Amino acid sequence: MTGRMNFLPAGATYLSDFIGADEEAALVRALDDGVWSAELRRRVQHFGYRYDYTARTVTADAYIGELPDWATPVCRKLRAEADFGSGPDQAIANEYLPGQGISAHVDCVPCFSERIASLSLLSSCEMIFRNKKKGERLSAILEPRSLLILSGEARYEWTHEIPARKSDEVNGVKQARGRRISLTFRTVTPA
Ligand SMILES: O=C(O)CCC(=O)C(=O)O
Repeated sequence: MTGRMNFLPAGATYLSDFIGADEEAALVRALDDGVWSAELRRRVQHFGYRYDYTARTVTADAYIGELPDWATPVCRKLRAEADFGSGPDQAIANEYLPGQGISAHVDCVPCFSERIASLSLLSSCEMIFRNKKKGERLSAILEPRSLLILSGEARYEWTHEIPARKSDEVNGVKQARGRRISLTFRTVTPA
């Protein structure tokens, strides 16, 4: 954890500097060599299994193939950090330009197993958590090269979102966002 004031729900783990700057640059290069899809307001790439945003599900026939080779070192580190079962076997890259975000959601419960990991690249952003029953609100700044793991309450009882804005307030200081890419890793439990 950094000196910043991060308030996370129980079941969430934040690890700063999970990867180094060279690894970050290599991941960004690999992603930019891939094909970004413009099916949403932000650009995305799916690996392992394609997530269906309309049906909000993943089925066995959405299998694309093994995660790319560039994901292997990160997945090894993820498995050393937490129990991803037989995975991770699914990843989504989200690209957020300043002003873009992701609306409040809980990652599909029957589709994905207990742990969801989100690796932040290039720029910071605020992530907001809302307790589904109590309406409580918490928030954290996700810094480049950090990893957020959601499990337990944080995975199932809280939504998470990234507000669509161009800057965040970090310890009382306005901080402009740059291009951010996140790589979320999951283990699929297809129906
Ligand atoms: O960008 C992030 O860190 C979170 C992405 C996310 O919530 C998702 O892909 O479901």
